[in-house]
Amino acid sequence: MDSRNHTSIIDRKSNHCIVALFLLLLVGGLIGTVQAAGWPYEDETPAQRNARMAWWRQARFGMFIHWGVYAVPAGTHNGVKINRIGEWIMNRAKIPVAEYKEYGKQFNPVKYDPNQWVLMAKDAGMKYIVITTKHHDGFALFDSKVTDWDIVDATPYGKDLLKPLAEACRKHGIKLGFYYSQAQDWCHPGGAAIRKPAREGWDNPDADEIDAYTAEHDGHWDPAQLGDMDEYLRTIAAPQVREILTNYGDIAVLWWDTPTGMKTNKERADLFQPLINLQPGLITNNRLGGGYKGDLNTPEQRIPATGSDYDWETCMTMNDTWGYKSYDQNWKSTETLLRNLVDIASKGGNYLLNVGPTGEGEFPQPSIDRLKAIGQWMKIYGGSIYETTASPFARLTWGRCTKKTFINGATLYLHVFDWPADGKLLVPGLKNEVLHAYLMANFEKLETRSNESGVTVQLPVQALDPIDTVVVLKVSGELDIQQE
Ligand code: FHN
Repeated sequence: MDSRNHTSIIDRKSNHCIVALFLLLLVGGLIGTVQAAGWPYEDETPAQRNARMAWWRQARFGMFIHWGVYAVPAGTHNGVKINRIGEWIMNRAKIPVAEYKEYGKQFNPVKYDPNQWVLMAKDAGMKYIVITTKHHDGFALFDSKVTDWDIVDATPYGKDLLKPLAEACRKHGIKLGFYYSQAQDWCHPGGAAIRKPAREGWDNPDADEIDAYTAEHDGHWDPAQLGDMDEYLRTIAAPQVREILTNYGDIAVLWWDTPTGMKTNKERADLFQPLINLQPGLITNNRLGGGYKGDLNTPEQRIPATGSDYDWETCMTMNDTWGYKSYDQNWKSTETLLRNLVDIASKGGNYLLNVGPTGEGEFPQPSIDRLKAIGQWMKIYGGSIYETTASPFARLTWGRCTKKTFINGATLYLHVFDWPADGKLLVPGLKNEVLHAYLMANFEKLETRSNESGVTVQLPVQALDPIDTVVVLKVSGELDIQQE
């Protein structure tokens, strides 16, 4: 073969190689782009996922904070008590945008003390805080560069509320999460609005007219709200999410809410997915939309009947509202709140318990009282909540169980809600050998007896804590329980 031919074959071959390489890069680039737009953790291995979720699973208990301009009207607009949850007052009372923004001029939380807030959460035994950086009224608690409807530009207070909270969380070892209403926004044109009747529980004279308008305009009640949702997502929501994930140090959780208009719209949800990469290890919930499942399910105001094999977190109010409402006094008792926490832990979930601070920046006193009481219990019994996993029993008539398992055995925490009158606590179907049994609060040793029904623990006459006294059972070997 002559050398010129040989060279041209080599040239052709290398040309082919260059073209192939180019195509490979192009396709790779395209795939890369597609992947970048999806959920960043889609291809995570189970071990990687376990490592990322570890702190959250161990924590079990967090504080939700709903705070914004709605704390100023606190449930009453123009002298009328507006029904339902306080942070929805703008939608429920159909307050026009300009009129609602007037409340911003009265939002001056001079009593805000983020150190105190974080310490109240910490003393209650909570390990993380999730705060509403922007709720459905579109008001940002932070200094946003893409809008004037924020704490710095629209209120007399004029200072970023998240910065000092982030510092306090860092200082006191509490993880910080951000709630962000990505789709609903009632003040920025193009934001979505869930349609609600204009007259429900109060006498709105313009109800019929407003209802007709909201029916025609996707739930909006003011022409100032109308606009292009895609543009809103591109120019307000996504840039704001970038801001909150960039300007406040380590953020542990991003809590999406109400994917109105994007529940099944992947393209809209994909605007936000790449932003998750701004915070390595970030945990997100299942409320973004676009069909994405996120890291956790979020049952709201309810505790599921059983656990689940996917991470979950019950969020719940202490009274009936998330955002502050001056006259909502329907407070759950400490007993209910504590037993909820135990019930949830016994099903392998987390409890995100809400506080709605006032417009001045204080926690309502009944919330403070309950947090304190929960904290007193947690100081003694916290070990039966943190780092535990779900109960191995299908049902316990007297209370709940949480557990920790080890290579050679397990620790069962028996949460006794109903103290047996005869002092005999039956742990049904438990076949393992009991190594130790004692009261968690004072280490008092307890006698146990095993028979075909299970293990019976002999308790003292009186419960140590009427809400929940915890008995610790250390057993050997792999758990062996004969279910009823
Ligand atoms: O509409 C909101 C509501 O105001 C509150 O923020 C709760 C908390 O989970 N989420 C929405 C309703 O699901």
